[in-house]
Amino acid sequence: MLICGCSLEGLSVAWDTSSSSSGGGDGGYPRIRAEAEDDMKCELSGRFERVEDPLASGGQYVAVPDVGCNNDRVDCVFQVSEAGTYRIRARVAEGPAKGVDNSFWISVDDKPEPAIRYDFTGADFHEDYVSDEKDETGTPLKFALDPGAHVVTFGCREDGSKLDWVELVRIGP
Ligand SMILES: [Ca+2]
Ligand SMILES: [Ca+2]
Repeated sequence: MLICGCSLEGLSVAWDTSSSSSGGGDGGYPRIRAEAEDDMKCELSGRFERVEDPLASGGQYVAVPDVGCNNDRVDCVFQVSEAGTYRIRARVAEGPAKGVDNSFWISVDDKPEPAIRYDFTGADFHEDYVSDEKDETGTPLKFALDPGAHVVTFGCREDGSKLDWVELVRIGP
């Protein structure tokens, strides 16, 4: 019995995940993808905006413009069908201010509290597993998820940081 513990109304719980639930270029693990700009899957709050960019998947990414962060967040809902251990994979790019537009606050179902700081590097869009900045080994974060709806949150930590899409990747039981 899992409720998503959030208030995301109007989001379908019966997504078509057929196009993204298997395969992929990274290990072939089963995965579910949500484009950050897709309002059927991800809810933007605060000052997150959709930005047109031909280099972004789907032609858009989301970011907070250069106005500072104020609890702005992207909440993506994933309908998990199989219990297991999951990683978060994302396609991201640094914003215009090199080295200071490249992090987010990460949580799943609003845990942990406070959220985990995720740093990344690279001005071009690239795929990356989300890790904890405090973990020097860079080991991707793992989450044990039961079947049901789960909310993966990318919170604004440095404005300008670009988020293209988010995936939940099932790496094992
Ligand atoms: Ca910034
Ligand atoms: Ca996108």
